[in-house]
Amino acid sequence: MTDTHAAVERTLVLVKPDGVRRGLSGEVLRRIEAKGYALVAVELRTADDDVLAAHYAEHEGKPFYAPLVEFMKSGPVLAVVAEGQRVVEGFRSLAGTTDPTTAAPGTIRGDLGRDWGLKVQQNLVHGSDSPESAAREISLWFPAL
Ligand code: IDP
Ligand code: MG
Repeated sequence: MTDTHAAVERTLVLVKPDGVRRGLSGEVLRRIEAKGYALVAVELRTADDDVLAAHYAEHEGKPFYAPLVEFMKSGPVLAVVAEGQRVVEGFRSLAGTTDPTTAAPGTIRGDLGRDWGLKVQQNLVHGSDSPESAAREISLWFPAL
């Protein structure tokens, strides 16, 4: 018989500086836990250039890259590792699409975010986009895990 149980996986979530500033860290954690995922690590910290350059390497050279890095350094971020079956795609679904103005209602970005007319989409959260990205990002933010 084929084993249809998906393996437990981990993802990296960041509550971005806009989310921390607006007091939405608890709301994001609440939604992760309410969905049934486990929290493995939660840490408030201020990101530096090295971690952000590695984290956003895929976006280097894009027009929003420099403002994105500045925004991500504008205040503390809440770095989170969450765990569960299919948590990578599950959290992306909870987060909603990149542009918060049109992200679906019911999602973190759709319910809580909007366009503020700035150079960078201030869209409250980051979530790893694949298990490979998750492994890379978790080792970057939480080398001890
Ligand atoms: P994602 O966070 O939904 O995976 P990515 O395309 O990986 O979106 O972009 C990383 C981050 O860069 C976004 O979350 C957003 O903050 C910012 N960003 C992406 N595309 C744009 C854009 O076209 N203009 C401004 N900011 C952007
Ligand atoms: Mg992305």
